[in-house]
Amino acid sequence: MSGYIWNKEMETLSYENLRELQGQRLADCVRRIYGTVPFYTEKMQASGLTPDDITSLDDLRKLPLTDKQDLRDNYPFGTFAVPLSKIVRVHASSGTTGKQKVVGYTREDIDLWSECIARSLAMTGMTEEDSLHVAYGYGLFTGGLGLHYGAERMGVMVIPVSSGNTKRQLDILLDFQPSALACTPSYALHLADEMDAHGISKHQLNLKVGIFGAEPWTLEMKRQIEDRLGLKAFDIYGLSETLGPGVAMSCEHSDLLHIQSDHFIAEVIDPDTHEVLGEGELGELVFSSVTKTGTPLLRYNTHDLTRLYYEPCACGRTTVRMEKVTGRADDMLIIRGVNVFPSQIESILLTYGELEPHYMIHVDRINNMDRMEVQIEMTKAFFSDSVREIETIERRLTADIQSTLGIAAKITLVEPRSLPRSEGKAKRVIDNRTF
Ligand code: DLL
Repeated sequence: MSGYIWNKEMETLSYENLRELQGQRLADCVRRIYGTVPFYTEKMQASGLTPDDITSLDDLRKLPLTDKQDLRDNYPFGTFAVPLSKIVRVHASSGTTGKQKVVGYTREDIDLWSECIARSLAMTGMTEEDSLHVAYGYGLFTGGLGLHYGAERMGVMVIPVSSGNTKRQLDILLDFQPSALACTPSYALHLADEMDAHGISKHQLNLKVGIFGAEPWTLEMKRQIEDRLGLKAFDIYGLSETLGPGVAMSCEHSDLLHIQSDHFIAEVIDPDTHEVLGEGELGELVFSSVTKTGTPLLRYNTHDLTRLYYEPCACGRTTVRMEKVTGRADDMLIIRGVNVFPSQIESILLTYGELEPHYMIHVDRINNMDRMEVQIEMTKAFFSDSVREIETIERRLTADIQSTLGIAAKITLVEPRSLPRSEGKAKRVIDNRTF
């Protein structure tokens, strides 16, 4: 059934009613946290604030920002706003450095999460007639269990495959004929490669919907996945600290993602000044998860870069929408003073029919000079062509990157299937510089 809305009341609130509800929920949340979570209480006191100062949405920006370091400093359970006896599950997210960020969920939080996922799946047109192959990892990572509970809430038949063992994933896709697949976009491409290698055609599968996220991916990559797996790809966004998957999701009408804004109040701030930016301005995404009871977070800086939009969508939903996240502020590479996001390089690479969407960016500092090398796999067909043609493509790509990004990069075309694959989030950058 296309075009239905899971929670019509909450997903179609008028702008004014949404703001009012957000304001009430924010004030309630501050009252719950103040005096219960020591680090919030201290932060508010340091800013000279008491719960009486926060009565409407306009007061949000008075509150101090929080960051991953706050979770790490209070590792493992110091951010919980309820006694441990009320927590029914924990998840954690490691990141690249430091202690894990641990998040606790009460029974009500698991309920809220399932609701957000059911709303998200409804955006893809899925119903209880569908079946969902979940290839996100099950465990402390939120991908597997998050999707799982929400799909069950909708009545979808869940196939909890988890990540890894690609051959088994293919067998299940063929034998169980699921209509939807959930995994990282890079793993979806890996599955497509393995299908080719095993002579499996997309027409032997029954996939109609792909629920891809947990890492940045470009619209070029989306088109390739849709073409190779024969499905419609949707972008699911979230982070462990605020919930897990299901904070936002793209719908059938556009590539902007609907934020579940009755639960998550979004702001975009200037990365340097922390000033709150207006509609359509690019900056760091900040969330207040005002209805969560286990680990509610106020003004948590995700460092994901995006823009917010407030116009209602053609699908009928009026929730706040965000642009596809193509990078985090801390993913940005500075190469000889030029700011470069891996997604900008990906967008250029994927316009070449001779190349596969598998690449790795290496950055080194040699004699005090930054050097960037981009290794990218050739398609099987192109690989068998002459060395001269390979050199021509390398030269063309070098010139394209130079003219678009303003930096020189060494381009190395490598054999098909020679770069490492990931079963979860892809690793695209190896930065060997020491600062
Ligand atoms: O990746 C939650 C998730 C699981 C989302 C499955 C979607 C699907 P973390 O491991 O805490 O949680 O990582 C969160 O991943 O701050 C973003 O930088 C990135 N991220 C998540 N979804 C997207 C997306 C899960 N759709 C971090 N597009 C976030 C771009 C994403 N980046």
